[in-house]
Amino acid sequence: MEHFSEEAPTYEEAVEQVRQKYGDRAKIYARERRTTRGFLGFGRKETVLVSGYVTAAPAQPEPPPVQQEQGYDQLLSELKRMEQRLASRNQGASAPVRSKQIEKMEALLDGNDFSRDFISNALQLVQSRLSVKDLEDPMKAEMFILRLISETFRFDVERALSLPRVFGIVGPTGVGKTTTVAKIAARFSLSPSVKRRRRVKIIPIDSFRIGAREQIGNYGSLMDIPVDSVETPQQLARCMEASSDADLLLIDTIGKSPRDTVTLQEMQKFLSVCGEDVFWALALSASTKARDMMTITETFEPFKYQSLILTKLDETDYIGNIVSMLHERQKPILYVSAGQKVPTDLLVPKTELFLEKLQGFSVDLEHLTTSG
Ligand SMILES: Nc1nc2c(ncn2[C@@H]2O[C@H](COP(=O)(O)OP(=O)(O)OP(=O)(O)O)[C@@H](O)[C@H]2O)c(=O)[nH]1
Ligand SMILES: [Mg+2]
Repeated sequence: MEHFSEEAPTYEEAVEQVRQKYGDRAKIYARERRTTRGFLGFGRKETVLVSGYVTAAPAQPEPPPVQQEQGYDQLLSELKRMEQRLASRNQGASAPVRSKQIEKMEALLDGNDFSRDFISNALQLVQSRLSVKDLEDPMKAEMFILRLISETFRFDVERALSLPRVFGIVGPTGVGKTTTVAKIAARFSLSPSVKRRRRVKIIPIDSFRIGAREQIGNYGSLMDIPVDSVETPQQLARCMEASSDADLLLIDTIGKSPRDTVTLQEMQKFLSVCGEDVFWALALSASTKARDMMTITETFEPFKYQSLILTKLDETDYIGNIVSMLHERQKPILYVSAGQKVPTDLLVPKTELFLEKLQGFSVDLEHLTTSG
């Protein structure tokens, strides 16, 4: 702290001197009258001495941080603050919707074996099409999802009821191609409806696996249907030419692993002698994983199949894999096979067959599917 002493002839003059030198911060705490003696009594002088201290400069109020920052830094920190405010506001707004209904829907689809792609598409749609209020209503959200699932199915019913004259099935090993060929043969050759009854002939391709003829041959003799197995493309071409008496030719191929590209190509070359005359369907087991279904449907694309036959639907409780694949591939379903029995377990497809398998929905699916 700074101290001072000022001397003047009068007290008022001393104070004035202090004010001029130190301003308002000067605090006088003492005054003293002084007498200076002159020589032999001459020059004697009376003065006043004031003493005091100077107070510290008043503390400047700290400017707010925004004012202290300049230019780019100031802009940057303001943007950061704005971002934080927005983030916390958005979090507050969307959290309840996402956490409750959407996560419930996600778990529901996941539990039914839907693919990640299908789930994220479905959730995006449900959020963009339903109002926040409707989304919070579990029934409305479920109904929306059910509609999405139903709209994914396309069925080739007309063709299933009256197959083109030359029809063939391709597909992976053991999915039920031969069994399906036998079921179709029985359906058309033994049909009580004369209009649907056809003169059927079965052509198994026997060159890729010896014994293929035997399996279908047994069905043929049971149903009294001719079975003409072929071992070369030339035999196949000749057999087709020589079958003008048949009005339904069923070609049963040997299953091929989608990974075995060499034999797949051989088979494709073999079948190419049929030209464009054959209507091909791809048989797929309903319990195949969604990703494998995607691989199979792609690998068999060179066979130019136009429809799908879903087999072994009786062996699975989940249909998310099927719907997810159909969503991507957009292929119609021609038949559904739901059991080993020939010929009864072959069905003309309809949405109910699939929807009734959905698990965990609160909507009464049985009532929904039977009420049409
Ligand atoms: N549960 C069930 N089993 C089926 C179905 N369809 C066929 N199968 C059975 O699946 C097994 C294989 O059937 P196949 O018809 O020989 O299969 P594939 O596709 O001709 O086989 P490959 O010619 O060897 O490729 C047999 O035991 C059939 O009885 C079905 O819809 N459900
Ligand atoms: Mg077979």
